[in-house]
Amino acid sequence: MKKVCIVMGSDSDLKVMEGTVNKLRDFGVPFDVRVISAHRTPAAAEALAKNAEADGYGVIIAAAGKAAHLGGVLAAYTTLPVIGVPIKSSFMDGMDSLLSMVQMPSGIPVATVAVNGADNAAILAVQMLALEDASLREKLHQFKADMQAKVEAKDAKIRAQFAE
Ligand code: RP5
Repeated sequence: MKKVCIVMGSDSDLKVMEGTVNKLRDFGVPFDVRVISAHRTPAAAEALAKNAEADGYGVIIAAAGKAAHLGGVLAAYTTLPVIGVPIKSSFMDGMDSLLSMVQMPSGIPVATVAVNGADNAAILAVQMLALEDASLREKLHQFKADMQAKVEAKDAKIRAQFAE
């Protein structure tokens, strides 16, 4: 199975990105975690993206805050899909990170999830890898069925609570 590369602009992003790590573990998807900054270590960002396919990655997840250019820079150097996680910064509730990541020019997409959307980044990555992996597709079906059962249980509980 191809791996997921989780790249964070700083180790201060890890608290949020533990959500991605945990979700990928749930699905049994192999991954590596790196701290590479578009601004502080740009050469490393270029090298990672250029070598990502040869290194066995199928998708890159880029998490960054503030002027969050990491996803865009990585996407510039690879044809692998790049998923962006805008990290909630101390300013503007993460709107700065979101817009820096999502407003890519035509030709270089970054599939940006919600601010701090670490879980969804993992699920989206699993969905991409599942295109070529039947066992992952089965896990995704089960994941949705479990989610549905949980919501149905909540619905039954709340209906009983307000039944007159
Ligand atoms: C971004 O700047 C990082 O992704 C992080 O979200 C933010 C702050 O980084 P630190 O100053 O905590 O290293 O590049």
